[in-house]
Amino acid sequence: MTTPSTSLLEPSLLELPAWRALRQHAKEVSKTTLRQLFENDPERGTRYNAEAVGIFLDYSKNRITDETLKLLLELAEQRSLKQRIDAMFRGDRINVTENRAVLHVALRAPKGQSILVDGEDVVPGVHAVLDKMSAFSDKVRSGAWKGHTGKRIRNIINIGIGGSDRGPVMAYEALKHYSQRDLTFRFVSNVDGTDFVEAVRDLSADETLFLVASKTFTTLETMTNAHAARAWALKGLGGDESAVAKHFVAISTNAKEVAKFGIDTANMFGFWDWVGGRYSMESAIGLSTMLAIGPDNFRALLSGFHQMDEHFRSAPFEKNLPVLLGLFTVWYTDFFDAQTQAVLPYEQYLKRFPAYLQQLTMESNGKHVTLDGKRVETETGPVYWGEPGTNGQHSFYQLIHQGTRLIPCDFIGFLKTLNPLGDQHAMLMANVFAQAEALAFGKTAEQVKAEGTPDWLVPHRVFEGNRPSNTILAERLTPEILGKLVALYEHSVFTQGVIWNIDSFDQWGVELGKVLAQKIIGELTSETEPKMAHDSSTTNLIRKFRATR
Ligand code: G6Q
Repeated sequence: MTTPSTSLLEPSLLELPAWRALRQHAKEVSKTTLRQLFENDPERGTRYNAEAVGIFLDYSKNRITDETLKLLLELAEQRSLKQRIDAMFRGDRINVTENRAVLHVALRAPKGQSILVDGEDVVPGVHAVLDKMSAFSDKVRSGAWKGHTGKRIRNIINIGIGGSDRGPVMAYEALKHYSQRDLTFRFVSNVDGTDFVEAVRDLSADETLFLVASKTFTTLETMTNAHAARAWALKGLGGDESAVAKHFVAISTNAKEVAKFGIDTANMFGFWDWVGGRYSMESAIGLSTMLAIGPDNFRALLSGFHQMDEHFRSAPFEKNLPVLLGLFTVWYTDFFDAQTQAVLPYEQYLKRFPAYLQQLTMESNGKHVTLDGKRVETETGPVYWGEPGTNGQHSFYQLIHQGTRLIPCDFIGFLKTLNPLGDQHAMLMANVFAQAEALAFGKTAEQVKAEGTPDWLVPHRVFEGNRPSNTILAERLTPEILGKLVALYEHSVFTQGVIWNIDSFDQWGVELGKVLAQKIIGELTSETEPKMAHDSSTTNLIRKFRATR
């Protein structure tokens, strides 16, 4: 592999004029409060909004001023964000350490658009796979696809992990409302046998279809579970090897390994090395999603992604939703010492959205060296976490309101519910607005006293406020809106990565543990006492395990 070109040798972040100015400016902003900022500018709540492609962002409850915005936008300029966005969309190899293009945007490009990788237009190939997925989905959903014994498929189990699992799980839950309810969907990821055993315990093999989703088709967890599934299915189907063809399909870039496993490559749905795992839910990896919601809804999901892509690529930065979100994250991470970012969807169907974002954000921006291999000079990717509202309110919100840490929050809500039930949707949304208000403005000692609270109790009941949040609203959770929301965070992550000058598309950090585990598997299972060269703690733990065998 060639070494990175000199264009990656960005100037020191700390030396950029905008960064220096932001450092000074942050001191000023720290002295003021959201209460004061709102008092000084009665229009703030309507001024600090942006809306695009059906997503409304109220960012007024951030600890920012016009000057902050101006400087953050200058920072984006000085970090050449526009050029970097163009480079991604052009198919440049911006994943430097893996020497790959990063083209999840091509997965949702409409027919007729052209995106070149090494001189070849990849969009027709994307649509060929989509068409193949659609034809297959139609067959399974209609019952035309029969299992080995002639019965139709009722159960679909996706076997995959990481990027080949989290997106499908999240999308299935998010879009359950649109799913075909006479099909059962389950997702197996963990190498813990419990995951597989529980997933199949009440299913019968003759009605079950396995989707083995693995870009490389060599991942330990997935291949182990796929072999367990093969053994389970063959047992249930009388041991006839030819049954595999009717009950297993593969989603992979590795046709050779797929064939080796025994899956007919005619039943393989391909994708490409320019699709990163955590950016792959709308590729063939999304086959379970398409089976659940149908090809038309899946295309609506893709259209949502694409609309946000176009917005990110072309909107001026001051109105650009992903750019704004990304810059706010940099602002709190580097100038306010915020270590985490909460994502709080007030929508039960989005219950796995925070977990999905954890991989997207933390695997992408959990990096400590810059593109040119130097130690970063600032903090990078924060910890993302969250739970759907209102459940979180009755558990961890206490710390967000009255703890000692600053935790920027993204509230996500919908104006209309998919399941109207009395006034429950208004109750839900009242909580979104109330939480953001309480975090920003709090409750002063005077207000607490005025309620007749005894003096000794006052400090406990004071809310300092001044805790920042974004409120993200859309009309209703649809496949299209889900695509927009995911793309919003994808491009926010990219924006952050550009400011930090890190590779948001590699994941070397997951390697070391994998390699060590391979070695330890042998030591745990060997018949004879293995020769070990670990530290004394690891050796002791291995011995403890072996003693029970
Ligand atoms: C994501 C990572 C990682 C990957 C899994 C599964 O960006 O690359 O989470 O998706 O390790 O890999 P396979 O799809 O190759 O099994």
